[in-house]
Amino acid sequence: MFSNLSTPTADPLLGMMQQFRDDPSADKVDLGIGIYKDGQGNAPVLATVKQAESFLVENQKSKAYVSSAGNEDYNRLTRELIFGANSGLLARSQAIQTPGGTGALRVAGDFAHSVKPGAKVFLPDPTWPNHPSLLAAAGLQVVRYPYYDVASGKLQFDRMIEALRAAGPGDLVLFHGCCHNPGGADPSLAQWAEIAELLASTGATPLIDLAYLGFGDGLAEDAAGVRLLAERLPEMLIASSYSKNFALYRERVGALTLVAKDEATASRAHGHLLPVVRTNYSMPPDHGASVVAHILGNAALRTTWEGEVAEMRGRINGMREKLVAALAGRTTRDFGFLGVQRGMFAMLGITPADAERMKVEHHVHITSSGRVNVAGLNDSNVGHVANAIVAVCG
Ligand code: PLP
Ligand code: TYF
Repeated sequence: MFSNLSTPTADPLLGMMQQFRDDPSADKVDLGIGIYKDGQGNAPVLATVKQAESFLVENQKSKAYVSSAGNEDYNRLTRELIFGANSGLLARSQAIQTPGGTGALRVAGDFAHSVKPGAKVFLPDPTWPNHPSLLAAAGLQVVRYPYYDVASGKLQFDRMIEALRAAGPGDLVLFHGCCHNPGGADPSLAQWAEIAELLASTGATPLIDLAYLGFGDGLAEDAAGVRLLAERLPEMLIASSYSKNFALYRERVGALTLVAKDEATASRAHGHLLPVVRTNYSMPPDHGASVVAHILGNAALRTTWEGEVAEMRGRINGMREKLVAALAGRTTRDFGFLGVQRGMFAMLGITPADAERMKVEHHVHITSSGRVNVAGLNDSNVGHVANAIVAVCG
């Protein structure tokens, strides 16, 4: 079975972590994989997470199985976080806990395939590199739609709307709910309204990837587009990840939320997600979700966590401004767009060869697509990174 296998291709993003470790330079800067770093370049456990973990160690009574849907408090708190605690959407939505945002995306894909075998999933171009492979692995037919023009730093909104007319009932259209990875550009509320109108007319189901809630303009602000779609459409799916905004990456904490036209339909659809889970990983891991549920369900801890997210967001947006200032007037391209974009990522619009030069000549590690993780910048390295960009981009 094994001897004739070809050499496997590694995940290029995860492979970058090793390349960075292997770079002996004292000036090296890691702007590769999407992990939030603080001003000292560390990715620490949040203080609220530490407190919740201590609480669980002291108070958790059992490790017995829960269910394929996972922690019910967590599922309710997830819906409340997305839609707002008093939202009418809570009645016609259901959520299940999943192993990370990736697990949520895969369950969504498997579910869509079970309802309509070979259904299409429309993915933005560019998008997170795992989207095409993981949704194709679920049996869906992957179609790309124009989303962001790397060269101009602008959304291709009209071309996107045109392309999405081809998505019909049973098909999924994936959007990044906020803080688009890798483009950093999101639709305005007026554009979300146009998207809602289009989807209402075609009958396609939006699948929202919500991996950076709170990293753009605020927790509620970043959910505004998702809320608008949910208000105006009969159906949607939302794949949440708490990897970034709770810094729980390796604990695998996510959720898949569905919105249906009414409560009874939501409940029935929820029932059809459970066999998808049962025939795959049976049940989600408990620890990270219990941590999140404890924090979101405790008023004091929740307020502290909101402050932790605000600090991460403020640092990212502050570094965007510092990078723009450090580049101003030094390059032929105007990088001012980096300051108005949101989230951890930005595309420099450089060739893979120039991305390689950034790494080899300047020890600034970015992806070959020219994506930088803005959260890897800090006061000590932003000048060096700006110099590298000037040297390579001219
Ligand atoms: N979706 C996007 C856009 C991401 O950037 C990530 C990053 O990891 C994920 C989903 C997956 O998150 P998780 O680590 O929770 O599976
Ligand atoms: O885009 C990123 O860098 C993050 C982290 O297989 C990530 O989303 C990258 C690759 C991967 C899992 C997470």
